[in-house]
Amino acid sequence: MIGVYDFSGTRWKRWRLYLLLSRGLALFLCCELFSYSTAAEPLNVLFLIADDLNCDLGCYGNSIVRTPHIDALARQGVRFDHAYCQYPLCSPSRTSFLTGRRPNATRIVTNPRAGRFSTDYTGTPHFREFIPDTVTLPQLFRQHNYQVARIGKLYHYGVPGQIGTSGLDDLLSWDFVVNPAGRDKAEENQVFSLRPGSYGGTLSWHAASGEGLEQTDGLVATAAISLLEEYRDKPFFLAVGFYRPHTPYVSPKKYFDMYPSTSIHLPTLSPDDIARRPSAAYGSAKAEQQNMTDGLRQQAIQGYWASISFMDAQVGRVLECLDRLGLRDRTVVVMTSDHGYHMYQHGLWQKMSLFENSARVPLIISAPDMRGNGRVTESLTELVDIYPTLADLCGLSAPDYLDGVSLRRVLESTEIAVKDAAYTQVNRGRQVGYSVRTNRWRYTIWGGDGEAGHQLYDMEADPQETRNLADDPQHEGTRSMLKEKLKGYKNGGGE
Ligand SMILES: [Ca+2]
Repeated sequence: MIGVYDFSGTRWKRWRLYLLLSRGLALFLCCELFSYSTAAEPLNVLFLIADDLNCDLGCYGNSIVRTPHIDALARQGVRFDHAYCQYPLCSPSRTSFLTGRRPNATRIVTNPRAGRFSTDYTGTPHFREFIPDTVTLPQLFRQHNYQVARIGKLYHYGVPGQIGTSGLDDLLSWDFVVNPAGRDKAEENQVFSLRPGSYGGTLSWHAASGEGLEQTDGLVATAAISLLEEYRDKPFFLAVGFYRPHTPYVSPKKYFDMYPSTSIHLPTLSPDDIARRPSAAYGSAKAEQQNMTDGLRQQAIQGYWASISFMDAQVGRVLECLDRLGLRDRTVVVMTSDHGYHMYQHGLWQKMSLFENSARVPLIISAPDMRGNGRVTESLTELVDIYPTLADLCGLSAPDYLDGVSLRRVLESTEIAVKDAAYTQVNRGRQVGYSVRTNRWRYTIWGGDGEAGHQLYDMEADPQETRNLADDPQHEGTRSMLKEKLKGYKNGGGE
């Protein structure tokens, strides 16, 4: 009687307690199992990088260049509006962000090796000569049992000369590599160049016959699709390095047709640009690019933009595959470039300057469940931040010597700033320049202490960098403050 009907009795209380505990235990086990299953399913990484891509993209406000697939990625992730490379050249920049160290730490501050002491066929110094035990970003993922593969250009490659080879690779970084070579490589002799016979070092272009799938970047995307299908059930870090829009600007003719050259407006030059003062700031200019006709300038821009739209189409193929395989919800997607690029801004072409066009890069990070997804952040960001960010998002313990910071907080809340300055440096023989970008200012010094000139621009009032305020007494306080920052950076600080 007592056991069945006495609901207020001790036995019922025991049963109720038992039931509550059972339900609690079941709930606890469910939660534990759920969190266990989440923890047991690591996030994948799809790392997409274009070569020599500036911010001439629809999602960065360019109303002419058509990049629907990168724009769609920007809507799904966080677009970083103030992201900067540490060095505006392939090998120093790529070495920097793949090792997570600044150029003065990697000691890779040039593409070609100075002098005749080349120990490899590329003639290019390798970071393992200076920091042999460093753990690179992809290597860290290898150490945590990810499947880690590279397709195309991640570390330095001479383009187009070394397309089809591994370039200056790092063997410890990858489990598997693919080095495609497409029709653009086979038909190099059809490329128009300002310096006949030279394709990668100057302005050159070609509206190709045939389809995008035949081009090297088409093959890059095809290989990426194949590996995504192969790796779909295992944690992977897939690095996909596109070769365009690096010169030669080769893409199928239909992409050239998107941008009739005669309708392209050329940038206007400031009095300083025309006088080229200070001269060190314009030291990246190449002789054959000095006396181009406006028609040739327009054709160069047409070829560059065509290459961007072509590359964007290949990015779209890879992302479509990611969605088709149902991998988007457990994959962090990064899209970026190794440095910016001039398209006649300041009268300059290509890279190796410290103006905004050369230092600034596109950066989009789309990580599952981040509250900032779909937003834009003004937070200053450097490419060295990618390494600690990906390690953080994937729960891997990163080396403690990295020079960047995790951007997780920005991905969660795009209003947050994780640093107050971004640094870019360049060496051009005896010309050494350091530049610092804050939210409002860009300050650059040439020579050890500015003896080869300095530049100060108010990036809010003058985003095109037309008025150099470095010698304006009104801005002496700002200049001194920024100069101190650069001193700290050169001495090994910089955060
Ligand atoms: Ca590059």
